[in-house]
Amino acid sequence: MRSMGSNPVDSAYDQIASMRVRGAGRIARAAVSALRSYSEKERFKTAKEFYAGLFEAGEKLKSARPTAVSLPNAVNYVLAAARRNESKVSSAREAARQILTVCDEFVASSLKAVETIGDYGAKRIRNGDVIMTHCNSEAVTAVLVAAHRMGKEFEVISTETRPRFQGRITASALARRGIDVSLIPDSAARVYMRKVDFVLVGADAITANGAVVNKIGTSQVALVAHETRARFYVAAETYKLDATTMTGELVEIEHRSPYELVPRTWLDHNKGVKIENPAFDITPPEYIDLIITEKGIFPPQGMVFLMKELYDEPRAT
Ligand code: RI2
Repeated sequence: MRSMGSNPVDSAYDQIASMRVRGAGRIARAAVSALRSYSEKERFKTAKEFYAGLFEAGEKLKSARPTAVSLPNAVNYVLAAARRNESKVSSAREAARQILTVCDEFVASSLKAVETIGDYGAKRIRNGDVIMTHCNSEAVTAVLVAAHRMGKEFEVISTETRPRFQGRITASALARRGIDVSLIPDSAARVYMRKVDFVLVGADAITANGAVVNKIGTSQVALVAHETRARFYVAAETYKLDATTMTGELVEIEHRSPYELVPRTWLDHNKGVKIENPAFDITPPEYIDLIITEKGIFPPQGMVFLMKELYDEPRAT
Protein backbone atom coordinates (compact mmCIF):
# COMPACT_ATOMS: atom_id res chain seq x y z
CA MET A 1 0.00 0.00 0.00
CA ARG A 2 1.27 3.49 -0.77
CA SER A 3 2.63 5.29 2.29
CA MET A 4 0.15 7.81 3.60
CA GLY A 5 2.39 9.28 6.33
CA SER A 6 0.58 9.95 9.57
CA ASN A 7 -2.85 9.90 7.95
CA PRO A 8 -5.96 8.76 9.89
CA VAL A 9 -5.82 5.26 8.43
CA ASP A 10 -2.17 4.62 9.37
CA SER A 11 -2.74 6.10 12.78
CA ALA A 12 -5.88 3.97 13.45
CA TYR A 13 -3.99 0.91 12.21
CA ASP A 14 -1.16 1.57 14.70
CA GLN A 15 -3.53 2.23 17.57
CA ILE A 16 -5.49 -0.97 16.95
CA ALA A 17 -2.40 -3.17 16.36
CA SER A 18 -0.66 -1.87 19.49
CA MET A 19 -3.91 -2.19 21.51
CA ARG A 20 -3.89 1.48 22.49
CA VAL A 21 -7.43 1.15 21.15
CA ARG A 22 -8.77 -2.23 22.20
CA GLY A 23 -12.02 -4.15 22.70
CA ALA A 24 -13.83 -5.75 19.78
CA GLY A 25 -16.49 -3.06 19.48
CA ARG A 26 -14.09 -0.16 19.93
CA ILE A 27 -11.67 -1.38 17.27
CA ALA A 28 -14.58 -1.75 14.84
CA ARG A 29 -15.65 1.84 15.46
CA ALA A 30 -12.05 3.10 15.34
CA ALA A 31 -11.55 1.51 11.89
CA VAL A 32 -14.81 2.94 10.56
CA SER A 33 -13.97 6.35 12.02
CA ALA A 34 -10.63 6.20 10.18
CA LEU A 35 -12.49 5.51 6.91
CA ARG A 36 -14.71 8.45 7.74
CA SER A 37 -11.70 10.73 8.23
CA TYR A 38 -10.20 9.43 4.99
CA SER A 39 -13.43 10.38 3.19
CA GLU A 40 -13.59 13.76 4.85
CA LYS A 41 -9.98 14.91 4.70
CA GLU A 42 -8.31 13.34 1.70
CA ARG A 43 -8.73 15.17 -1.62
CA PHE A 44 -9.41 13.21 -4.81
CA LYS A 45 -9.78 14.21 -8.43
CA THR A 46 -12.17 11.41 -9.38
CA ALA A 47 -14.59 9.02 -7.71
CA LYS A 48 -12.46 6.17 -9.06
CA GLU A 49 -9.44 7.49 -7.20
CA PHE A 50 -11.50 7.91 -4.03
CA TYR A 51 -12.82 4.32 -4.15
CA ALA A 52 -9.39 2.84 -4.92
CA GLY A 53 -7.94 4.58 -1.84
CA LEU A 54 -10.90 3.54 0.28
CA PHE A 55 -10.58 -0.15 -0.64
CA GLU A 56 -6.84 -0.01 0.05
CA ALA A 57 -7.41 1.69 3.41
CA GLY A 58 -10.12 -0.84 4.33
CA GLU A 59 -7.83 -3.79 3.57
CA LYS A 60 -5.06 -2.28 5.68
CA LEU A 61 -7.38 -1.66 8.65
CA LYS A 62 -8.77 -5.21 8.50
CA SER A 63 -5.26 -6.59 8.92
CA ALA A 64 -4.53 -4.67 12.16
CA ARG A 65 -5.68 -7.55 14.39
CA PRO A 66 -6.70 -11.00 13.16
CA THR A 67 -9.23 -12.44 15.61
CA ALA A 68 -12.01 -9.97 16.40
CA VAL A 69 -14.40 -10.36 13.45
CA SER A 70 -16.06 -7.08 14.40
CA LEU A 71 -13.14 -5.41 12.61
CA PRO A 72 -13.62 -6.94 9.10
CA ASN A 73 -17.39 -6.94 9.52
CA ALA A 74 -17.39 -3.20 10.27
CA VAL A 75 -14.97 -2.33 7.45
CA ASN A 76 -16.88 -4.57 5.02
CA TYR A 77 -20.10 -2.78 5.93
CA VAL A 78 -18.51 0.40 4.55
CA LEU A 79 -16.77 -1.26 1.59
CA ALA A 80 -19.98 -3.06 0.55
CA ALA A 81 -21.74 0.31 0.35
CA ALA A 82 -18.84 1.63 -1.74
CA ARG A 83 -19.18 -1.32 -4.13
CA ARG A 84 -22.92 -0.68 -4.47
CA ASN A 85 -22.35 3.04 -5.17
CA GLU A 86 -19.28 2.73 -7.40
CA SER A 87 -21.04 2.37 -10.75
CA LYS A 88 -23.62 5.08 -9.98
CA VAL A 89 -21.44 7.91 -8.65
CA SER A 90 -19.24 10.07 -10.85
CA SER A 91 -17.88 12.84 -8.60
CA ALA A 92 -15.32 12.26 -5.84
CA ARG A 93 -17.25 14.63 -3.62
CA GLU A 94 -20.49 12.69 -3.91
CA ALA A 95 -18.67 9.37 -3.38
CA ALA A 96 -17.06 10.70 -0.18
CA ARG A 97 -20.32 12.18 1.06
CA GLN A 98 -22.12 8.84 0.73
CA ILE A 99 -19.37 6.99 2.59
CA LEU A 100 -19.39 9.57 5.41
CA THR A 101 -23.09 8.79 5.93
CA VAL A 102 -22.46 5.03 5.95
CA CYS A 103 -19.66 5.43 8.53
CA ASP A 104 -21.87 7.55 10.76
CA GLU A 105 -24.63 4.95 10.45
CA PHE A 106 -22.30 2.16 11.55
CA VAL A 107 -20.92 4.04 14.57
CA ALA A 108 -24.40 5.11 15.71
CA SER A 109 -25.84 1.61 15.33
CA SER A 110 -22.86 0.08 17.15
CA LEU A 111 -23.32 2.40 20.14
CA LYS A 112 -27.06 1.75 20.10
CA ALA A 113 -26.45 -2.02 20.03
CA VAL A 114 -24.28 -1.81 23.16
CA GLU A 115 -26.98 0.20 24.91
CA THR A 116 -29.72 -2.29 23.91
CA ILE A 117 -27.60 -5.22 25.13
CA GLY A 118 -27.27 -3.35 28.43
CA ASP A 119 -31.06 -3.07 28.76
CA TYR A 120 -31.74 -6.70 27.78
CA GLY A 121 -28.95 -8.16 29.89
CA ALA A 122 -29.82 -6.12 32.98
CA LYS A 123 -33.14 -7.96 33.18
CA ARG A 124 -31.26 -11.20 33.86
CA ILE A 125 -29.67 -9.79 37.03
CA ARG A 126 -31.47 -10.35 40.32
CA ASN A 127 -30.82 -8.71 43.68
CA GLY A 128 -28.07 -10.54 45.52
CA ASP A 129 -26.47 -12.06 42.38
CA VAL A 130 -22.74 -12.64 42.28
CA ILE A 131 -21.41 -12.26 38.73
CA MET A 132 -17.93 -13.17 37.53
CA THR A 133 -16.46 -11.48 34.47
CA HIS A 134 -13.21 -11.86 32.56
CA CYS A 135 -11.28 -9.17 30.68
CA ASN A 136 -12.93 -5.89 29.75
CA SER A 137 -15.98 -5.75 27.55
CA GLU A 138 -18.09 -2.67 26.95
CA ALA A 139 -21.11 -4.91 26.29
CA VAL A 140 -20.65 -6.51 29.72
CA THR A 141 -20.12 -3.12 31.38
CA ALA A 142 -23.32 -1.87 29.69
CA VAL A 143 -25.31 -4.74 31.26
CA LEU A 144 -23.85 -4.18 34.73
CA VAL A 145 -24.25 -0.40 34.62
CA ALA A 146 -27.86 -0.69 33.36
CA ALA A 147 -28.72 -3.11 36.20
CA HIS A 148 -27.09 -0.78 38.72
CA ARG A 149 -29.14 2.14 37.34
CA MET A 150 -32.29 0.05 37.81
CA GLY A 151 -31.37 -0.09 41.50
CA LYS A 152 -30.40 -3.79 41.51
CA GLU A 153 -27.88 -4.83 44.14
CA PHE A 154 -25.28 -7.35 43.04
CA GLU A 155 -21.60 -8.14 43.36
CA VAL A 156 -19.04 -8.48 40.57
CA ILE A 157 -15.85 -10.53 40.62
CA SER A 158 -13.43 -9.46 37.92
CA THR A 159 -10.43 -11.59 36.99
CA GLU A 160 -7.31 -9.51 36.43
CA THR A 161 -6.81 -11.03 32.92
CA ARG A 162 -3.15 -11.52 32.38
CA PRO A 163 -0.97 -10.63 30.63
CA ARG A 164 -2.45 -7.20 29.86
CA PHE A 165 -4.64 -6.81 32.94
CA GLN A 166 -7.82 -5.62 31.22
CA GLY A 167 -9.66 -6.81 34.37
CA ARG A 168 -8.28 -3.74 36.12
CA ILE A 169 -10.07 -1.54 33.58
CA THR A 170 -13.32 -3.39 34.33
CA ALA A 171 -12.89 -3.20 38.11
CA SER A 172 -11.99 0.46 38.02
CA ALA A 173 -14.94 1.38 35.72
CA LEU A 174 -17.43 -0.49 37.92
CA ALA A 175 -16.07 0.87 41.21
CA ARG A 176 -16.25 4.41 39.82
CA ARG A 177 -19.98 3.88 39.25
CA GLY A 178 -20.51 2.58 42.78
CA ILE A 179 -20.83 -1.12 41.82
CA ASP A 180 -19.52 -3.65 44.35
CA VAL A 181 -16.50 -5.21 42.62
CA SER A 182 -13.51 -7.38 43.62
CA LEU A 183 -10.42 -8.06 41.53
CA ILE A 184 -8.97 -11.60 41.71
CA PRO A 185 -6.02 -13.36 40.04
CA ASP A 186 -7.09 -15.44 37.03
CA SER A 187 -5.89 -18.54 38.86
CA ALA A 188 -8.42 -17.92 41.69
CA ALA A 189 -11.47 -18.34 39.42
CA ARG A 190 -12.23 -21.83 40.75
CA VAL A 191 -11.94 -20.73 44.37
CA TYR A 192 -14.52 -17.97 43.90
CA MET A 193 -16.84 -19.76 41.47
CA ARG A 194 -18.63 -21.48 44.39
CA LYS A 195 -20.39 -18.25 45.23
CA VAL A 196 -21.01 -17.15 41.63
CA ASP A 197 -24.55 -17.19 40.14
CA PHE A 198 -23.44 -16.55 36.59
CA VAL A 199 -20.47 -15.58 34.50
CA LEU A 200 -20.84 -12.76 31.98
CA VAL A 201 -18.19 -12.15 29.30
CA GLY A 202 -17.92 -10.36 25.97
CA ALA A 203 -16.90 -11.83 22.61
CA ASP A 204 -14.48 -11.12 19.79
CA ALA A 205 -16.12 -13.60 17.45
CA ILE A 206 -19.00 -16.08 17.50
CA THR A 207 -18.91 -19.03 15.15
CA ALA A 208 -21.75 -20.77 13.29
CA ASN A 209 -21.90 -23.57 15.86
CA GLY A 210 -22.31 -21.04 18.70
CA ALA A 211 -18.74 -21.22 20.04
CA VAL A 212 -17.41 -17.97 21.48
CA VAL A 213 -13.94 -16.65 20.81
CA ASN A 214 -12.91 -14.32 23.63
CA LYS A 215 -9.91 -13.24 25.71
CA ILE A 216 -7.52 -16.01 26.66
CA GLY A 217 -8.68 -17.67 29.87
CA THR A 218 -12.41 -17.39 29.07
CA SER A 219 -12.72 -21.10 28.30
CA GLN A 220 -11.09 -22.01 31.63
CA VAL A 221 -13.59 -19.82 33.45
CA ALA A 222 -16.39 -21.52 31.46
CA LEU A 223 -15.07 -24.95 32.41
CA VAL A 224 -15.09 -24.03 36.09
CA ALA A 225 -18.59 -22.51 35.79
CA HIS A 226 -19.76 -25.74 34.16
CA GLU A 227 -18.30 -27.77 37.04
CA THR A 228 -20.14 -25.74 39.69
CA ARG A 229 -23.30 -25.33 37.54
CA ALA A 230 -22.99 -21.55 37.46
CA ARG A 231 -24.63 -20.22 34.29
CA PHE A 232 -22.45 -18.75 31.53
CA TYR A 233 -23.69 -15.75 29.54
CA VAL A 234 -22.06 -13.84 26.69
CA ALA A 235 -22.89 -10.24 25.74
CA ALA A 236 -22.08 -9.43 22.11
CA GLU A 237 -23.29 -7.23 19.27
CA THR A 238 -24.29 -9.12 16.12
CA TYR A 239 -21.34 -7.72 14.14
CA LYS A 240 -19.29 -10.20 16.19
CA LEU A 241 -20.96 -13.09 14.35
CA ASP A 242 -18.40 -14.62 12.01
CA ALA A 243 -20.42 -15.62 8.95
CA THR A 244 -17.33 -17.08 7.24
CA THR A 245 -17.51 -19.98 9.72
CA MET A 246 -20.71 -21.11 7.95
CA THR A 247 -18.56 -22.01 4.96
CA GLY A 248 -15.85 -23.72 6.97
CA GLU A 249 -13.42 -20.90 7.71
CA LEU A 250 -11.58 -21.18 11.03
CA VAL A 251 -11.09 -18.21 13.35
CA GLU A 252 -7.44 -17.20 13.48
CA ILE A 253 -6.18 -16.85 17.04
CA GLU A 254 -3.84 -13.90 17.51
CA HIS A 255 -0.48 -14.63 19.14
CA ARG A 256 1.12 -11.55 20.65
CA SER A 257 4.63 -10.54 21.64
CA PRO A 258 6.51 -12.63 24.25
CA TYR A 259 7.39 -9.35 25.96
CA GLU A 260 3.80 -9.05 27.17
CA LEU A 261 4.70 -11.98 29.45
CA VAL A 262 8.31 -11.38 30.44
CA PRO A 263 10.78 -8.49 30.21
CA ARG A 264 13.25 -8.57 27.33
CA THR A 265 16.18 -8.92 29.78
CA TRP A 266 14.62 -12.03 31.34
CA LEU A 267 14.32 -13.67 27.97
CA ASP A 268 17.90 -12.67 27.10
CA HIS A 269 19.04 -14.55 30.24
CA ASN A 270 16.78 -17.52 29.54
CA LYS A 271 17.25 -18.11 25.84
CA GLY A 272 16.19 -21.77 26.12
CA VAL A 273 12.65 -20.79 27.17
CA LYS A 274 10.00 -20.58 24.47
CA ILE A 275 7.18 -18.15 25.18
CA GLU A 276 3.63 -18.73 23.95
CA ASN A 277 1.20 -15.83 24.19
CA PRO A 278 -2.15 -16.56 22.54
CA ALA A 279 -4.56 -13.65 23.01
CA PHE A 280 -7.84 -15.57 22.67
CA ASP A 281 -9.40 -18.95 23.23
CA ILE A 282 -12.59 -20.72 22.18
CA THR A 283 -15.42 -21.65 24.52
CA PRO A 284 -17.56 -24.44 23.04
CA PRO A 285 -21.36 -23.98 22.90
CA GLU A 286 -21.88 -26.77 25.45
CA TYR A 287 -20.54 -24.43 28.14
CA ILE A 288 -22.66 -21.43 27.13
CA ASP A 289 -26.23 -20.87 28.33
CA LEU A 290 -27.21 -17.66 26.57
CA ILE A 291 -25.85 -15.06 24.19
CA ILE A 292 -27.24 -11.55 24.75
CA THR A 293 -27.34 -9.55 21.50
CA GLU A 294 -29.12 -6.36 20.46
CA LYS A 295 -31.49 -8.57 18.42
CA GLY A 296 -32.50 -10.59 21.46
CA ILE A 297 -31.22 -13.25 23.85
CA PHE A 298 -30.56 -16.66 22.31
CA PRO A 299 -28.97 -20.01 23.15
CA PRO A 300 -25.68 -20.55 21.27
CA GLN A 301 -27.47 -22.97 18.91
CA GLY A 302 -29.49 -20.01 17.62
CA MET A 303 -26.44 -18.16 16.29
CA VAL A 304 -26.40 -19.84 12.91
CA PHE A 305 -30.00 -18.74 12.24
CA LEU A 306 -29.17 -15.18 13.26
CA MET A 307 -26.16 -15.26 10.91
CA LYS A 308 -28.31 -16.45 8.02
CA GLU A 309 -30.82 -13.70 8.70
CA LEU A 310 -28.27 -10.89 9.02
CA TYR A 311 -25.62 -11.75 6.46
CA ASP A 312 -26.79 -12.35 2.91
CA GLU A 313 -23.22 -13.05 1.88
CA PRO A 314 -21.55 -15.69 4.05
CA ARG A 315 -18.04 -14.16 3.84
CA ALA A 316 -16.87 -11.47 6.25
CA THR A 317 -13.37 -11.15 4.75
P1 RI2 B 1 -16.27 -5.43 23.73
C1 RI2 B 1 -11.51 -7.80 23.99
O1 RI2 B 1 -10.35 -8.07 23.29
C2 RI2 B 1 -11.83 -8.86 25.01
O2 RI2 B 1 -11.59 -10.17 24.56
C3 RI2 B 1 -13.31 -8.57 25.22
O3 RI2 B 1 -13.98 -9.60 25.89
C4 RI2 B 1 -13.74 -8.40 23.77
O4 RI2 B 1 -12.67 -7.65 23.17
C5 RI2 B 1 -15.07 -7.76 23.54
O5 RI2 B 1 -15.05 -6.43 23.91
P2 RI2 B 1 -8.97 -7.20 23.45
O6 RI2 B 1 -9.09 -6.07 22.45
O7 RI2 B 1 -16.50 -5.20 22.28
O8 RI2 B 1 -8.80 -6.74 24.86
O9 RI2 B 1 -17.48 -6.03 24.40
O10 RI2 B 1 -7.90 -8.18 23.02
O11 RI2 B 1 -15.77 -4.19 24.43
